[in-house]
Amino acid sequence: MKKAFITGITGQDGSYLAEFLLNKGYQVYGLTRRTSTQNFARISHLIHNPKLELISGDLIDQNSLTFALKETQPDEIYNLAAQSFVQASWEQPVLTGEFTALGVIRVLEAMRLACPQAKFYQASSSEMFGKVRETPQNENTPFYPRSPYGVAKVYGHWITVNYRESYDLFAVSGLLFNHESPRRGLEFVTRKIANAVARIKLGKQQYVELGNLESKRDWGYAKDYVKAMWLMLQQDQPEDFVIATGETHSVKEFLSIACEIADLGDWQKVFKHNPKFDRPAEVDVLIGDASKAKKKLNWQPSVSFKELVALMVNAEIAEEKQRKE
Ligand code: NAP
Ligand code: F7E
Repeated sequence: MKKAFITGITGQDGSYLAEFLLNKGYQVYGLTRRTSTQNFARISHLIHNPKLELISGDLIDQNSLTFALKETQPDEIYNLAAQSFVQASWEQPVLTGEFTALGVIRVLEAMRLACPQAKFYQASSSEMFGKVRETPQNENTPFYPRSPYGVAKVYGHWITVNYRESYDLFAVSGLLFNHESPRRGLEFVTRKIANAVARIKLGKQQYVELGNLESKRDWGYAKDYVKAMWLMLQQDQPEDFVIATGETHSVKEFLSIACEIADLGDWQKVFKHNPKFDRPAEVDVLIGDASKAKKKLNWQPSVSFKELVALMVNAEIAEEKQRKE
């Protein structure tokens, strides 16, 4: 039985990855940090599974990471934990650097000492391309991050490459473009729109306040993307991969299709601009070229943009119908 260790198991990707690995028969260990109220909402359906064990630790605490890896001796390590919200990275830039950048080297150091034979996955991001140097972006496109988050991810990416080259570790970096789902945090634009549109439809809210509607993203479905993480660790050679749909759509398009799906009519009737959600430096347009992943991993996305918007809006309508105000 293979053993996997996931940091960030309580997050969107961590919860889907845990499900995916448990279905494959893995023993899964998940790192969770201590909070005064439990935040296991995304994994509540998994916590009684005998093949899942939660281990207490924090990316900021080296000993907790080394101890967790010494105890569990995993075959695969997925480093998904991070301060992952770009906007918050301007409000908490130092914390973002601690978690999202230095957190990576702490996990790598723990692995080097406790289980150097394991395979390591680093959750890199299309935000590293930022003010893009070429279109579409592939594994060789130079980085130009535009936020403290993007800069921290560039560190995480290069330290992963460096540990692979310095210590001959099986360490890879997945350069994943935006991926969404009903489990996305409410602060991210897709879930924020899907939730607001559902609430407007049910008469609980009148409009949605957003920032820049013109920015464009390559949006895929999170469940497809966690499979790509696993595939990267099943290869014989450690290599980095871009994971993306190859399509780009604006925030405005997302909003307009969401309104269409919920039968709200013209999106302009429910939209208000709030400069609070504009960013000090924006990433205008991202579009990924995942042809290497298609060729070597036999990976491709299974959910189209329109299907993604529909599945998110419909999930929010169902959820909001249940929720008591
Ligand atoms: P998410 O929902 O925000 O989850 C982040 C996870 O990290 C949570 O489980 C969180 O735990 C944990 N965490 C944060 N700080 C920690 C710390 N100091 N110690 C231990 N755990 C900590 O993020 P996601 O969307 O699943 O993304 C997963 C990873 O992929 C992240 O590294 C993100 O930056 C990266 N990424 C995401 C996307 C995307 O579109 N989703 C694209 C590219 C890369 P709590 O529950 O306790 O807060
Ligand atoms: O913003 C614009 C905003 O916060 C998308 C993270 O998972 O993907 C994610 O980062 C766009 C931006 O995601 C609002 O300005 C407009 O242009 O949903 P987001 P993100 O910044 O692309 C990457 C790949 C990651 O790695 C990150 O971890 O939408 N936008 N109005 C807004 N965004 C938000 N959040 N809220 C608004 O009201």
